Amino acid sequence: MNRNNAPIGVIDSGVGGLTVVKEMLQYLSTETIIYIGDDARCPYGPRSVEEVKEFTMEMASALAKMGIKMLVVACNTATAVTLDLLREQFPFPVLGVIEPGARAATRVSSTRKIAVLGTVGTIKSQAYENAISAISADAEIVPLACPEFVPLVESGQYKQMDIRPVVKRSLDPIAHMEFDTAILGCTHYPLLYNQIQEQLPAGVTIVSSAYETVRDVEKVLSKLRLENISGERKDPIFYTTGELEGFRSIAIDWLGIERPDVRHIVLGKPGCQ
Ligand code: I24
Ligand code: DGL
Repeated sequence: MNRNNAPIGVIDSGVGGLTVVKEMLQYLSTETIIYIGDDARCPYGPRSVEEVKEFTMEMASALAKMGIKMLVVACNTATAVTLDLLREQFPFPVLGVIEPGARAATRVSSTRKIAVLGTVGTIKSQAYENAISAISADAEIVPLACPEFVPLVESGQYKQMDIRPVVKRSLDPIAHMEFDTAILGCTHYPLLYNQIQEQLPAGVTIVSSAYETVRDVEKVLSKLRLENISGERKDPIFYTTGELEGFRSIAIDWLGIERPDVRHIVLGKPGCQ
């Protein structure tokens, strides 16, 4: 098989990476996608670095065996601690969600004071700080872990009830800090975009990584001449380590695909979840 026709692999701790897939389906209309979501072991945010590395490597290895031409790590927590290791281990290009988000933020920020919202794992890793200071040495980062945000989305509460008090409480520690740009450094946070924007000081620009990442995927595909030029795009395949039905209904709702091809995959050692 011609390498250009090979699929692009996308991995995430669960269904959150579908925010990146949605952008990919829209902007990379000739590319085939194979996705793995580790729903059975989601969330990664509160897990140890070792666990996140191990689980992420398992997903990447499974996709490597399926013959992908590129890997997109759609999960911020996995990107934060595993990107370097993945780049060492695999021959194909590996893109994360952190560098694109960091680059976009340094581009739009004029005060060079940038807030980063993420899971406990992402914030602890300081991966955004490292990525931003590599681009702009004098940038100042205002980091904030928002452990309540993923449960707010996954419980569906963000649609049903007024979550403004929770969002306000979460953002309280940085309410009086100075910054002109905020990075939504987690797959789930774009779903809370309006509520987050409402609680941040007026004039703060919000950057979501998903959109920026897909711009990066396009650039790397073209630079490496890896675009699928055959005009033959296959339907995406979604593998989940969790329940098929739950995954399917989120894929239908979020991606607007009528009959998504959702399959089960087993990763890791049996009984170790
Ligand atoms: N959103 C996410 N994860 C969930 C959820 C959600 N449940 C409702 N919504 N659950 O992530 C995680 C647990 N598993 C259980 C088994 O099935 C799969 C999920 C964010 C997804 C972003 C694309 C809310 C919800 C929805 C539909 C679309 C989007 C969304 F129901 F946020
Ligand atoms: N996908 C994760 C991220 O972007 C959020 C969910 C989790 O904690 O696993 O950081």
